[in-house]
Amino acid sequence: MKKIALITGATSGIGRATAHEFANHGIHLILCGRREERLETIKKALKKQTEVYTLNFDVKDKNETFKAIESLPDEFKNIDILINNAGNAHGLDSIQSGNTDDWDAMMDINVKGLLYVSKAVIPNMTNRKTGHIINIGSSAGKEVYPKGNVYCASKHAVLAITEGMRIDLNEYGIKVCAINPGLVETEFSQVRFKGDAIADNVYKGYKALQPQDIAEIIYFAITRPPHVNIADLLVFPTAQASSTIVKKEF
Ligand code: NDP
Ligand code: 8X3
Repeated sequence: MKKIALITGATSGIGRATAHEFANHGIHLILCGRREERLETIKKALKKQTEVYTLNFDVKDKNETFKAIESLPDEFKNIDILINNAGNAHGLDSIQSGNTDDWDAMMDINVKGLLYVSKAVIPNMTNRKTGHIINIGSSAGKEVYPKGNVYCASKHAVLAITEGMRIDLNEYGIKVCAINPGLVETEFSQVRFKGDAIADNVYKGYKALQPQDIAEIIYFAITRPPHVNIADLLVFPTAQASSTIVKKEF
């Protein structure tokens, strides 16, 4: 029987690369995101390789999230692998000048959205006493950097929730893992800087991680033998030593 994976944030960056990686290995896919057109394009490309179902919802919206996951057809209901990836930074501002809408977005999507999706998926895993949850944290969940305040808080929360899940789901044999990347070249900075040209500089002057690098690590994590759980993994581009130390060549 082929495994079934639900990936949030599958329309872009790390989530989309993970969808392609999983499809290459025949894993059946439930792809989630708000941009329906992109979901359809990705489905069209991947359905030559595997079974694909799409769910179009905003993880911020609790009811929408539960309704979407409840609506899955029987053949997609037994989710084996949950990739909690949807998320973004919104703004890069000092605490005294931060925008409260940005704060709401980061806490509502990165933290509460991850909780809603997990709450909708976990009962089926506990019933079947099997499952693998991978939460995409960040190096920003390991250390706070200037002006990162609320984004870093949201990713520290992801790590705390990951630990809590691992403890509470231990008796069900469910694996829980956090994968924490440093700088990955995706649409992340376009979103953070709201389309400002400053976003173009974030990945210049060094080789940033690519979404495919993280997708391969996720695939590695889900293919360990049953007795092995990669609990927490931090990955930087070679040029990066910490959130603020990046060796750039100009
Ligand atoms: P992208 O901006 O490329 O992708 C973000 C994904 O999240 C999109 O598919 C987007 O889909 C989805 N998403 C955002 N908001 C919502 C929402 N409200 N409801 C549903 N889906 C949503 O960024 P990345 O691929 O880089 O980011 C993926 C994860 O990796 C995030 O959690 C991010 O914090 C984390 N990360 C990123 C790093 C980086 O440097 N890029 C480093 C460390 C961690 P749509 O807009 O269609 O809804
Ligand atoms: C994304 C990496 O350094 O921009 O989580 O916070 S960083």
